[in-house]
Amino acid sequence: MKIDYTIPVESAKLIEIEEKYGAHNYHPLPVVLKKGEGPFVWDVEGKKYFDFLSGYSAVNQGHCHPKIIAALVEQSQQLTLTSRAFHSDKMADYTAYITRYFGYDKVLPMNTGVEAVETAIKLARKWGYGVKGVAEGRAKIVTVEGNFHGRTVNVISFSTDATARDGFGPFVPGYISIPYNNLDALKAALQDDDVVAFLVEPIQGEAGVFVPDEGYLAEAYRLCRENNVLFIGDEIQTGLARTGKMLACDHENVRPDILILGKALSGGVLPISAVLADDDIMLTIQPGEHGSTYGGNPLACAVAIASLSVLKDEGLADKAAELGEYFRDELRKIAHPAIQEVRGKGLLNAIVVKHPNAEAAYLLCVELMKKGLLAKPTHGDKIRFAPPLVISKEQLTEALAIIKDSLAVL
Ligand code: IF1
Repeated sequence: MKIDYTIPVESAKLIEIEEKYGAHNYHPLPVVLKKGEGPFVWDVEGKKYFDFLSGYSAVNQGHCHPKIIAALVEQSQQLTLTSRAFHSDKMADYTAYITRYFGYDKVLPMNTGVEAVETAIKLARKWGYGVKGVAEGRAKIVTVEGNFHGRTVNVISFSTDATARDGFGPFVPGYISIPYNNLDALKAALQDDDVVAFLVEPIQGEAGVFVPDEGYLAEAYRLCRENNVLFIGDEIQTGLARTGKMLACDHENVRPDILILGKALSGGVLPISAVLADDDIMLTIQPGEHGSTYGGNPLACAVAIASLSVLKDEGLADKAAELGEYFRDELRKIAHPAIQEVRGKGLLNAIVVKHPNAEAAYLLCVELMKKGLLAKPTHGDKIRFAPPLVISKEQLTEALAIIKDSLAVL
């Protein structure tokens, strides 16, 4: 199957410019977007698409949500950055709001998701030395195969994905890698007294929306408690209503000792991330030991409050749960031979494509794009379907028809 698509002139011109002057660290679909609203985006030719990637789950509230944009505009005309050398009124509002919202003593505000992951790792190590009593420099953190937690050299040190890792060494020591969704492996790893934390995604997004067995998170948490090890929940992609609960850990009533948030914490408006923990962990970092120029800036505080309030005001977790069930049921009814598996939770779903042509998933995404739906393959044969949570059932039904029609190319 050849890719039967001619890139429109305006898009082709812009892609060529980006190709010339932009780094080649991505290979985007041949579409150039110009506008976004709710579950939709428009390209430079004015063509409308369903956005079924949502900025990798950063746009749960829908593109350019009016309340979030209003908060952005209002604060941007007041005060955008003080640095943490000084207090800001918005920092007081935000830290009180988000800690009550998730039920933790404190929040450490950062910007990108990986910065929050790095922060969580530093907190776990500090806690390991200062509270658990692990010898300085010997702290270990258990991570899982197939993880994705970001792209800094430290974080890819425990990646098991060659594409993310190769050529970027030397790597940082202190990580024990075990299979995901394997409690025996975790139990064995936790016998090492130098282990201070277990870092895990409640559902593995990048690996192709791997949902672990029912009870995995709850038992993993219990094993961590039993061995005086911190459970770090990376909810950057699975959190904030995406999987049908405010946090994916909520499905098993697990309260991470360290909770990591990002992406939809800003509704896709600007990079905002956060680490939440109780005092016995959070206060192991003292003034001057960690920070960042933009972490907790007043603009981010105002946007994050608006983004979090929209999730609750619009009941987006319940919506994601209900529409996710409908979406997976309808996908399974299509029963196309190329759909090997449909999996996910809430509106974080994926199909596994089975086809003799290794390019089949990409070709299907090009066909979807031609028919007005944007999605991207992950790890070759999986296609993630993650629309903004504000999508209506009628719109989802329309999107399902596009998926069904597009499968005809396989
Ligand atoms: C890329 C993946 C998704 C994340 C989790 C931390 C981070 C991410 C669970 C880091 C970021 C993004 C990064 C982006 C593509 C996307 C992605 F494909 F890379 F793996 F969503 F699945 N924890 N995920 O998903 O957050 O520093 O990016 O703000 O790097 O290509 P970040």
